[in-house]
Amino acid sequence: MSEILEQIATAVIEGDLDEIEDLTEDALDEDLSAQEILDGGLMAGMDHVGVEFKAGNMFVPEVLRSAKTMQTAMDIIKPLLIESGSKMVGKVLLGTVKGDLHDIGKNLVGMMCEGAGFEVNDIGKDVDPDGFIAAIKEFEPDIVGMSALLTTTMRAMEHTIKALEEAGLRDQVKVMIGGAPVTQAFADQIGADGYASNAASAADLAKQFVGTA
Ligand code: B1M
Repeated sequence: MSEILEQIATAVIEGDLDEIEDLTEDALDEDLSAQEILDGGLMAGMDHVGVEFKAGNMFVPEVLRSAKTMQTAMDIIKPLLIESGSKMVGKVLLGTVKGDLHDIGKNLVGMMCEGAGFEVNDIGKDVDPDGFIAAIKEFEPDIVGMSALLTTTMRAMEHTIKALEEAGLRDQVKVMIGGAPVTQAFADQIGADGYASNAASAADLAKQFVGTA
């Protein structure tokens, strides 16, 4: 890994909000692509945070600071990720399901979908089924993407799909789900149209849904 990417990963791990902007700009000046910064620096750092958090070596305030540091860099590279995409190919509605406050992965999916040429409406985190329904009626997306990071909130995806059926909206949209505990088997079980394990595959799947892949 290049030195600057290592420094970016370290800044994310240490929650170094003072340095992250300069480091991201430096990496771009060194001609690293936004994707390289994302994969080799930001994601690498956040993976490490996850391991340390699980091991009890990092605590919630530190993890939040790391998340904010990652988000700060993402704000800089987002236009570049989007720029590398093509023209608008469809609409994606995106939210983290009820009870779940994790939104970094969902934000990445949104960025990748924008990069792939989709108009994205991100309705945030802790979104209940009614929230999805209201947004579908207003935004009229081709695809509804749901994210969950907790085993306890995965079920909310199933409840949301049921609510879409009851509201008569299920046939109008493709439902795509993802998040660390989510699997293809779970997607099949709850009647989602597709599952993606990461943000790049989510954008690919979205393209398949609208027939542009
Ligand atoms: Co939380 N947390 N957290 N947390 N947190 C996890 C998820 C956990 C695995 C940590 C651990 O124990 N090792 C664990 C879940 C255990 C489980 O259920 N199996 C956990 C826990 C337990 C909790 C709390 C309960 C802790 C507590 O309070 N005791 C609590 C729950 C709060 C709630 O949601 N109600 C909690 C809180 C938090 C913070 C608020 C502190 C913070 C979130 C900040 C934020 O998101 N704004 C946080 C964080 C940061 C994490 C870890 C460390 C990192 C998550 C992350 O952002 N990863 C996480 C450990 C880990 O995952 N390594 C952990 C980076 C992100 C890019 O990856 O979100 O997986 P990810 O997204 C990926 C793919 O999953 C996929 O694409 C992305 C990559 O390209 N993807 C999709 C995601 N959504 C998709 C949707 C798609 C397709 C693909 O289609 C629509």
